[in-house]
Amino acid sequence: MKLYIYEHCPFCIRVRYVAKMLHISLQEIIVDYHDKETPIQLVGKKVVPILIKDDGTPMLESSDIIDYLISLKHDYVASAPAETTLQWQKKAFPLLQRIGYPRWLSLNLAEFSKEESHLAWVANKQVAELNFDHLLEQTAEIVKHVEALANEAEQLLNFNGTDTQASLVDQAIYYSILSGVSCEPTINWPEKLQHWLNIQSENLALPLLKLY
Ligand SMILES: N[C@@H](CCC(=O)N[C@@H](CS)C(=O)NCC(=O)O)C(=O)O
Repeated sequence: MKLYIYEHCPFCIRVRYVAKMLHISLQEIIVDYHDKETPIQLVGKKVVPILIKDDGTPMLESSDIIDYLISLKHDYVASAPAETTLQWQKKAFPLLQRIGYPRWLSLNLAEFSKEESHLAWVANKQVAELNFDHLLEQTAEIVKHVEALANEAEQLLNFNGTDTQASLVDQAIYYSILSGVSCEPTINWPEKLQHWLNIQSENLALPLLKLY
């Protein structure tokens, strides 16, 4: 199966997390950020992740793709994310944007390897309330909120030693968002959470979006 992705995309990271945890090998295709044609030809709009199943049919929506991958390995229906995880995610998305939007361009991600991709990113993401220079100036304030969120994630991941008791679907959500904020080096991470992120990144060969 093929998975069309951007490396920075949290919805793609959560699908990749689940596939790797289930040992399902996917051919990952990184779409140039400015390339509208490839996704439009596949599904009629510019969006990733897109899974192309073995029968050639495309599938959209990270949560549907994750349910599908789980159904390939297990004969139970995947559990929905916990309500606490969804509430955490709702608070986390604005912070992910504020940290990630002005920084991901500097990470040498494959979707941004061309000049046109940079321009398309800025044109698409830099709006008045998300001005990249202003966001960078507000780093200390944003980092405080991210640290509070990281502490909450550590509680919600419910570690027993170094292992989390959270479901696979919940883990994927936490990993995908925390990976995206890892690009800011001044964040103080709670110890167990940081250990888990580093171990998962290494074991799954799913690098955190780090600058450093
Ligand atoms: N609900 C979709 C959301 C997917 C989504 O928003 N993908 C973003 C990347 S993170 C995208 O393709 N945006 C188009 C763009 O940035 O041009 C899912 O869960 O898969």
